[in-house]
Amino acid sequence: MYGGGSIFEPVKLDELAHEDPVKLAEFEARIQRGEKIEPDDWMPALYRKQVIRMIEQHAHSEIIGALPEGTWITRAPGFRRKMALLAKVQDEVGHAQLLYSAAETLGKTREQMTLDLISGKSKYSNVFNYPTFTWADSTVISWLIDAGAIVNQMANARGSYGPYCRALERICAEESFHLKYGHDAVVYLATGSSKQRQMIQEALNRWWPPIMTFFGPADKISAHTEILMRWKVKMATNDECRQQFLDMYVPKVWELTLTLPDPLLRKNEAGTWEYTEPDWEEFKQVINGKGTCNKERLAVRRMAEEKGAWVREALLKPEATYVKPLA
Ligand code: FAQ
Repeated sequence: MYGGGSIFEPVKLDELAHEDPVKLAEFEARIQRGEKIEPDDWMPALYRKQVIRMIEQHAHSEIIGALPEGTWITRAPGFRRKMALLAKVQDEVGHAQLLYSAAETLGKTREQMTLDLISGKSKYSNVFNYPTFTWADSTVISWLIDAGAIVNQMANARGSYGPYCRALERICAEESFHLKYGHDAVVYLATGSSKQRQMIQEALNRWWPPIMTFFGPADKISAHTEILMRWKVKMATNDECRQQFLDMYVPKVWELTLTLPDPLLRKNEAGTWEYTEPDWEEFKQVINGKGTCNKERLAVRRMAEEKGAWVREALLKPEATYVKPLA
């Protein structure tokens, strides 16, 4: 409940009543024992639906997430930064490939996932609907969004669905290089000229509110956390991930004598971070298509899909495009 009303539709558990109770109990016992669930294993339809939803959104986030940073490849300051950013962006697209494959193991096709993305039906991470005005914005993504992604994904990697966990192991290893690259690029600006410090401070001010919502809505209003925790798909709640991120990264930002635009941000005596509650109504608008860049992001993805159609066709039906060599 939020502001007197629920803003996220809670998951309906009634459909579990249609499952075979013996199979359901055995499935849940396996999860409690810490076993991995594999694609051919019996699973309740709701588990399948939830895991597809989560992996698919994650895959879309990686591929759309390549766009705000990708736009800075041509304008990166210097050859070394350009090479590193190029490699990072390629990695993010590679993560999407791994994740789409993991989601496909549960029966939803890659084509359908792409259609659902470009039609606006599926979600992707809210943060990628914000613009990268300066080079400093792209460095904040590389450092702090990757940092947040690692916190969340290291937890998910210990979860119950085998193919997702295995994909995450590799993704997290690559993300940790991104994090180092991002930290290096931020430190460079933060310890540079006054103009560079101003750039990085302004970028942090812009990105802090979206970063705070990156981990999902507060637990008390989250729709899926309860069932995903019960089935060990998520191994930490949204608030737990947010707290862990604050604990690890706020001190690092402050070490650079940079500030964060939240007057309430502080760690209390109990060791819990206090902060201004994000505007979850605004967050909901952004993830449902009304952010600054939603239209632009989906338009790029749609264009790529349309322009690549002939390549996919050629790969699937090589005989249709095969030109016989001259005798
Ligand atoms: N953005 O009930 P909950 C990356 C939606 S990867 C957009 O709490 P849940 C790499 C949620 O889907 C970033 N939508 O949901 C990179 C649901 O809507 P629905 C992505 C969000 O699933 C770095 C509704 O709100 N990571 O960044 C968000 O229990 C740099 C209610 O929410 C993953 O996807 C959000 N932030 O928890 C790339 C990790 N949060 O479906 C390039 C896997 C919530 O009912 C550059 N996912 N929603 O219509 C997860 O761990 C979870 O799905 C959460 C959300 C934690 C994201």
